[in-house]
Amino acid sequence: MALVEINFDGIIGPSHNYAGLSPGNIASASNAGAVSQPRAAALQGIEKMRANLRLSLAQGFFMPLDRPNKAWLAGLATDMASAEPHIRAAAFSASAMWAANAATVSPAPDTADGKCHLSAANLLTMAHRSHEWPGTLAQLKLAFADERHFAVHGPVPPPYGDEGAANFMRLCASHGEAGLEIFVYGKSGGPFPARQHIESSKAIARAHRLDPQRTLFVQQSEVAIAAGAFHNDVVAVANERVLFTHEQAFEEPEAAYAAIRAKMPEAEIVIVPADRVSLADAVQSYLFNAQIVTLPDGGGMALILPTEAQSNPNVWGWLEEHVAGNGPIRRLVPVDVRQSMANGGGPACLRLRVVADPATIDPRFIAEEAKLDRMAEVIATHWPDSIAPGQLGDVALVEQVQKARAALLSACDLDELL
Ligand code: SUG
Repeated sequence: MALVEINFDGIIGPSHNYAGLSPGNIASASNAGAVSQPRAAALQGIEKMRANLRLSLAQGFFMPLDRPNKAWLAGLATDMASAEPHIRAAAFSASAMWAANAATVSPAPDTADGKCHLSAANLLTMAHRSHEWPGTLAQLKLAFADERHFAVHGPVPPPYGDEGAANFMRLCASHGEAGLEIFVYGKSGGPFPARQHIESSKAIARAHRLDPQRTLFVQQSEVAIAAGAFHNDVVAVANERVLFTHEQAFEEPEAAYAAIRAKMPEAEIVIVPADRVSLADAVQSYLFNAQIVTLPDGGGMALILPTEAQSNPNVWGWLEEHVAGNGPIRRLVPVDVRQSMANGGGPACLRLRVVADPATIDPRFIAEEAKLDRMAEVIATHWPDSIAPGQLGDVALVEQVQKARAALLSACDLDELL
């Protein structure tokens, strides 16, 4: 079968909560202390996958990680009962749901050995995310175990931060053809951290055996990070030959566009001007944190975007004009992922794109309606209805969270991830 793009969504874990753990992520900071709804959150995620299946898109998923992470706590010589609140919250976070940060993926047509390479991200800038990678790597090794087609790498070593596909874009004529891989790194974010280090990006490009002629390193703009674009995918996203970007996404935008056009003359760069959609609007609405997808059967491109984008008149007005004006995005598909959005995770954060032949992937990670039904049933039965910040040390809650994950693993025949 031909190579296709498969979106792997992170299932929203039963410990989903609002602990305000991500400085520079405005939604996370402003919802710190709010009561979360893990069950509703995870069901929103399932519905998003269903909507993708209905668009005839290939869909996969990753399981939630084991939380609280007792091994991580033990490494810090503590446990849930005695840890300080910020350490307890970091151990309990369901942040692995944002699968765009799981890994960087270079599809087979881009690499020297003709394999699809995946590198687990170290996520070391944020404590609660820094301990995701062992669980993520275990899952990647299982899902992409076929070494004839995949090469799965461990994370880049410290001190170089890597946030995975959230700071990576790929332009190509079509998914199955060789593409231009664009790594977007940060240097400074004003008051906020720049999470992606150029040395990580370069190390991944080497590990993935990319052709330097089809690889670019572009700097994220400081003002965008300072405005709350903690990842590049909050202000830019690419699909096939289209780059959809905010005017202020890159530190030197004209040089970035010129470098892209030099390597790929057919690239179409759609720039949203700041006088129509400010950085503040982009960050509030997550306009660019959309899944930009190619619809099968010549349907053109669609943007699967958060309902927050529809509620923002500047954003929606620009989008409607774009569609009416025959721009490359032909269809707008709002999805409700409000529970994830309240922690700064939009539709694009929740998924990792992998271009591959689905038949080469462990089928247990591939979604279809009946399996999603089963998953929804487990979630409805076992996921906590709500979590208040003061509850994180609650022994009964910890037990419920672990039991809930075990039930989902079992329903998906993935008990070996326990
Ligand atoms: O890393 N939020 C995540 C959101 C990640 C979004 N991903 C992409 N843009 N691809 C983060 O900041 C919030 C956790 C908390 O506050 O409890 C959090 O980790």
